[in-house]
Amino acid sequence: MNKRLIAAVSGAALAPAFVVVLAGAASAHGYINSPPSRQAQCAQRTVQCGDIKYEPQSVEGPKGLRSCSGGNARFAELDNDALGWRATPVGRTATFRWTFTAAHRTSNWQYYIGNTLLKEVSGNDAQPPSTVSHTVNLGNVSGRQKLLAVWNIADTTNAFYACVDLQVG
Ligand SMILES: [Cu+2]
Repeated sequence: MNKRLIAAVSGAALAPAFVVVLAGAASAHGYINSPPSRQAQCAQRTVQCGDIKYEPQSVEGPKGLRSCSGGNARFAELDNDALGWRATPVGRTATFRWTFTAAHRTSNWQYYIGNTLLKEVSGNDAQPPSTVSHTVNLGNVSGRQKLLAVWNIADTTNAFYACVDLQVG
């Protein structure tokens, strides 16, 4: 083979490998595994779910949403409050632990109940370690609550979403 043909053939051989690497990066992100978020309960088969059970770290959507699915139709069951999610008993405060499969540079983490922002933790535009825990004061709420946690990425327009069902008090 001449040099040009060799270059063309090796380029064609490399292209699929490159695509696989990019797809791997795109599917590797993060979620809350303690207390078990809705996607964690799917992954643990606590609740019967679709694709999300294979990739609980992938609830990625545009910043600014307030939905458990991050607007992903493929993960729509995360928005269904009647699916039998197990609520974790907690007191006045609760500690949430994120597991990251890709250490995206972070603007901040936010914790909401309803439209109330309970806590915001800066990520200093830095890459987080593989796990991060935040203790959140839940304020005056009691009984069954749905907390929405948001991981806002610093270098993309996206965020990751995780809903955690709690039994407060
Ligand atoms: Cu990612």
